[in-house]
Amino acid sequence: KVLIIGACGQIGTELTAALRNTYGAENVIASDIRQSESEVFTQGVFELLDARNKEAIQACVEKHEITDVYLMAALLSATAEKNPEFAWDLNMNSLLHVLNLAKDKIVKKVFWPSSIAVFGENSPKKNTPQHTIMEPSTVYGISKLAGERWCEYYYKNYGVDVRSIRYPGIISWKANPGGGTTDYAVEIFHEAIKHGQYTCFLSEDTSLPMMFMDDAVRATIAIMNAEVTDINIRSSYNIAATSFTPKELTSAIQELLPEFTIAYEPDFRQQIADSWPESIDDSAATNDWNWSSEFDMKAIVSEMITNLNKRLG
Ligand code: VAH
Repeated sequence: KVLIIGACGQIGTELTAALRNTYGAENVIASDIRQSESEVFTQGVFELLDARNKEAIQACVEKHEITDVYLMAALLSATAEKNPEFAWDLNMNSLLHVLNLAKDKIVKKVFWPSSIAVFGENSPKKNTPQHTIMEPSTVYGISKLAGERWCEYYYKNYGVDVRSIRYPGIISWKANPGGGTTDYAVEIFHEAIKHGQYTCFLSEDTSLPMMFMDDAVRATIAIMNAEVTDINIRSSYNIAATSFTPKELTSAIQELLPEFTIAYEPDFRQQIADSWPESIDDSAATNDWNWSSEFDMKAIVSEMITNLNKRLG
């Protein structure tokens, strides 16, 4: 049985729905610090759970006979800069609690999300390699890099079967993101449909790696279903789909919403974005477990506008 910790987040919400479709609602337990109003959680089991509380996690695992844990709880880049100590505590200690449960054979398999935030100013910007210089300058990136090191350590020293993916910016419409630097690429669609105008907190030429949620969820399930012998990287795999700037995204939106206009007012998140790669080399994931993305920027724009138009009426 599967436990998702941080199930009400942007990725957790859709991961919960996808895993329940795959394994049956009764086999997928959703948990978070508070329950969101998403209809995903109206059926199936939901448990209030603080990811920083090891005893509570263990009790939940034993109560529901959990074998696989997806640990999705974290503070993202922008929020973490405002709450460094809490971000470190939540992002790091939640991982160590779950890794120790796996080390003690209480849990069989672990998924843990890393991020392109593990790269820094002096990492290669274009086609950032799987193995390269990594000097993250954000609390979030530091916690994700440290987490990757712990994942590899627990695999090598205790045989823990933990698998990880470095997510790019994730774009989705079913659940709102919380506190990310890439979230301009979600907000822009809501504002375009509701107000026809958006003031972007990044500059127009800021190119960032991005991915549609369907691709991210498919990659997550794929790596967890891969044969142990296919997983050659136990820190975290680069994955990629597309890269674009706010300017390029705006042009694509204007093809469907010609009246849409954008203004640029970069804020503190510009420095975070400037420290991240422009594009990612994900050949290791392709070679090891046949990863390939399906949504390019045009497809993302079409999905977002079609679905948000329906949702926002
Ligand atoms: C953030 N969406 O912006 C997250 C992600 C690579 C970006 O880590 O913080």
